[in-house]
Amino acid sequence: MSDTIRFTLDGREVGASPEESIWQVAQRCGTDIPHLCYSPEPGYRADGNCRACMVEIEGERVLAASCIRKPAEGMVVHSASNRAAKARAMVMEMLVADQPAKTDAHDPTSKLWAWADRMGVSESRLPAHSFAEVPAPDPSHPAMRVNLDACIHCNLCVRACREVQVNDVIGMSGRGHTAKITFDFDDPMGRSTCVACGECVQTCPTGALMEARLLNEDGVRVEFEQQTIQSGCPFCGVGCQIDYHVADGEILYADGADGPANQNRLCVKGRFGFDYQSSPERLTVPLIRRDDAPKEPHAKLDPANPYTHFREATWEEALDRAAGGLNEVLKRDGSQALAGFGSAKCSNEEAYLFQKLVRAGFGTNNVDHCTRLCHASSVAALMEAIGTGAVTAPFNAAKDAEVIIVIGANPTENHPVAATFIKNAVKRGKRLYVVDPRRQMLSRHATRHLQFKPGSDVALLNAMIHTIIEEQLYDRQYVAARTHGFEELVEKVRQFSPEEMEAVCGVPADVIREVARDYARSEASIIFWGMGISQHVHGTDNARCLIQLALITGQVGRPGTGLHPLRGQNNVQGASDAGLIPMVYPDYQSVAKQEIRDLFEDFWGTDLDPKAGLTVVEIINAIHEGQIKAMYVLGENPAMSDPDQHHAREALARLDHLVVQDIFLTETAYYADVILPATSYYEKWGTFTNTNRQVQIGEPVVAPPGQARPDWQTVQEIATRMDLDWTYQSPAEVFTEMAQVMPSLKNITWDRVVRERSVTYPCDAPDRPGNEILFAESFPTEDGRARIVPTDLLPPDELPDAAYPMVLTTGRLLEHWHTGAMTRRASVLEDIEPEPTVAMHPRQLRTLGVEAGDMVRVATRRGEIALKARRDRNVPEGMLFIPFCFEEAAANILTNPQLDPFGKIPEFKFCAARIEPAAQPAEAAE
Ligand SMILES: Nc1nc2c(c(=O)[nH]1)N[C@H]1C(S)=C(S)[C@@H](COP(=O)(O)OP(=O)(O)OC[C@H]3O[C@@H](n4cnc5c(=O)[nH]c(N)nc54)[C@H](O)[C@@H]3O)O[C@H]1N2
Ligand SMILES: Nc1nc2c(c(=O)[nH]1)N[C@H]1C(S)=C(S)[C@@H](COP(=O)(O)OP(=O)(O)OC[C@H]3O[C@@H](n4cnc5c(=O)[nH]c(N)nc54)[C@H](O)[C@@H]3O)O[C@H]1N2
Ligand SMILES: [Mo]
Repeated sequence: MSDTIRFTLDGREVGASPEESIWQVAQRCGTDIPHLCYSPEPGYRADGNCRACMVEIEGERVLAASCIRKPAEGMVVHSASNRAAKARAMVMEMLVADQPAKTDAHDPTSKLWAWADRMGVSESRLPAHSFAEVPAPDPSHPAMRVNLDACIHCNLCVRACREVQVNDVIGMSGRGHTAKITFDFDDPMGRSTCVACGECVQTCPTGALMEARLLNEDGVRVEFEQQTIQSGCPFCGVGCQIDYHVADGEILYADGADGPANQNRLCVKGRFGFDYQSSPERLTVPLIRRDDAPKEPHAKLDPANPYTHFREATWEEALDRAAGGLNEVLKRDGSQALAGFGSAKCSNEEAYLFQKLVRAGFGTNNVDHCTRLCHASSVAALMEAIGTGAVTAPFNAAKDAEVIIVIGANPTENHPVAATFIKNAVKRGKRLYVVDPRRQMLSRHATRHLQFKPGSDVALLNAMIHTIIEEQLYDRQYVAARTHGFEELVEKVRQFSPEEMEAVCGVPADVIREVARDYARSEASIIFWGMGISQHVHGTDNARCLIQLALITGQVGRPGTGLHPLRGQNNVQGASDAGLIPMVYPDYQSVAKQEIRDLFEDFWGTDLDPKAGLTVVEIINAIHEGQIKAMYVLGENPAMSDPDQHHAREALARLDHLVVQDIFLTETAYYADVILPATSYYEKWGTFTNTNRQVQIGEPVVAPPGQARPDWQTVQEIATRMDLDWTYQSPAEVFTEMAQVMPSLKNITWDRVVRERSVTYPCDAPDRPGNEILFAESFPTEDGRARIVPTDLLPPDELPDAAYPMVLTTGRLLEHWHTGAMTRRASVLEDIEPEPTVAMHPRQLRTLGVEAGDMVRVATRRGEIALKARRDRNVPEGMLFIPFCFEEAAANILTNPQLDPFGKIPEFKFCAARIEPAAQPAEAAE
């Protein structure tokens, strides 16, 4: 039996599914019905308010809005009857009457004008409404203009803001002729709580809400694209797909495309952050350090003027010098004196070539990248437990969950588009628990926010596990069939009763029990986690606890369940898979295992180092110890992103030879001997793997500046100068080679990724979509079972004391990316968050005797910075939060480089600090 509804549309019998509207069926059958208040994009509810899509239904007295009306069996619909067409033309004429004339339209290409043109309604015979008052233009936002004289009250922007992105900023106030769109309490947009996702701009059918940079001073659109190219977003691991609109070789604006991860949605960075690409500070020529410019550990260069310390060189000379220096150290001090940092900002192909260069050319496994500072501990715990480090389910699985836990992650700022799907799920009645010492935007949507003591995750999570075991809420069958080590866990967590852990973590025992019960009992529970879990000296233990929660309750392997460490960089999953890790070759195959090494020695035609290499922080330490003498740094900025910055920069300055390949003169490049200018994401082909295991294509949208070259080409140039006979002609060729040694890429080819734009791994056949939800039957471990490793309570490495009484935690801001290299050169982003601040609770400000905006000094055992105080109720008393993107007050001067013993990740999320007022007065920062 089928539940297809049969009806007649314009004389043709057609079928509809029960969810489809008449408009959708018509569209599917190739009939365009005008529409304004309706958006066919995913996530939009039909509202049927504008009447532009009316159709005639036989036997009905009034016309029906086709966007909202469902067909019924036997219905006879005329989409283009005289009556319908006339009524629609009248609607259009009335709307046009109230618009600015087409000649001064804010956007003459808007959906409204496009339909008006198609319907032959270019001007109106009707008088304009006498509005009580046409709202004045609102130019308060750096990225978007509000021109409500063009607003038709279709409320698409309200749905965009409240139902799709769930930011709840835009509303409709007043009635009838006084009705208007408002931001918060009728605030100017730029002073409202708007997070500038731009969803409203993307959906507005009239140009009432638009990208500011397309308009002239009179609010009239003057910039039009010549071309639209689909590619990806270069920022976070969500992996949004984007339509870039380009004119005269420049990106004009960006719209969300319908990628599997983002479904047309974007955040402020993807939509408005692209103009770092055209920054005048882009590196455009190769540079060689001047002989009269010694390396000073605490140098400050002007990235706009490299010529104080560098001179321009030809590519030939620069490449010879870059490779020459590496060869010299190799010959003099041997392979172990060399190291490389690869990049999670570069493509899979570039990551693969880089690790191959270090392994086959340098002869060492000293190759690592920012994953070490990121999810290394999560990956260590996942590998140990379930034999793989990637997510078990995509973040979009939140929609199928009943209970969602977000712990140590702040997705509305750091994975904003993923956060929209979590918020959508909550709107549909799912329960959300946010577990974080700081409150955050998601807390408002949460069933509960567990605001516990930083660094006490193991106490809290073991108490949850204790509850689940004590109250027999675990899944006996699952535990018996799918895991090892449960008995040891039972033993271990005996000492972790919620009643005892309450004092340690600060969460009342009954709340711990309630959350544990809900997680265990729900039909489907999913866990998302981030840096609040991983960036601790006991980060691996934290992740182990989360994995155990899922394993003992069987909350993995089914729709709506799973373990999802939210991966950070746009290609950190891919760069890790491709082997930018010192202990493993591509696909996490151990360098220490003879049979695997044999395979790679054969495949690459060279001997390989049998010893695991050093990790990021270990490499910095090894420079101090005089072991490592030369480095190649590709697309990373350790002078800003490594902990204990003075120590890291002193190391970089000590190197005999440093090659930096980047798109900007970064703080790391200050210490370079040779700087090689790279193309940015927007200028090259490559594949990138997002947090959902989706391998996606990046396609060039503009030309590179000056002599900048794609990274893969430059890596190859270095390789050939180190006696490797590489002759790759394209990223496609590199991908093909990678796929031969990476089982994860089975059934995925370059052509397929280009054609389909996104392919999830693992994938069972070349013509079948990949598997989103993994491990329904078994885990990729030796015997297919997961391993439970119980954990102990360990304190953070550096606890507050009398001299340093505060807890300092560091992290991110929505608008900025890590070390600021890209986003501080993106005009809109820099405009919104222009200066460093330290966030603290209002009572903390009072205790200190300072106001928001006053300068303060924050010191730890490693250094001191001065920056403005910021009032933030989300930060608990006793804690300070500093983002690490501002070089002028670099958070990493303060952070503790102590490492987690398994993941080798530093404790970015916890150290002891002191704060005091600084002398200088300053204006307010709120
Ligand atoms: N805008 C923006 N987005 C980004 C990035 C960026 O730089 N800017 N970077 C990307 C990258 S690489 C990454 S890895 C991700 C990171 O994304 P997230 O993991 O969300 O990163 P953070 O903001 O560093 O930290 C997350 C949370 O950990 C909490 N936390 C601190 N201490 C503890 C603790 O002891 N326990 C628990 N449970 N929580 C704690 C903090 O309060 C914070 O809310 O973001 C990615 N997205
Ligand atoms: N205090 C503190 N420190 C932290 C963290 C924290 O939470 N607190 N988080 C840590 C984490 S999770 C991470 S992932 C790291 C990130 O640390 P990094 O990876 O060092 O930070 P990014 O700023 O992302 O550096 C990327 C670099 O790549 C360059 N780039 C961009 N695109 C391209 C390209 O196409 N080609 C080339 N060649 N270069 C390109 C950029 O200009 C930039 O210099 O920071 C870590 N450090
Ligand atoms: Mo990260």
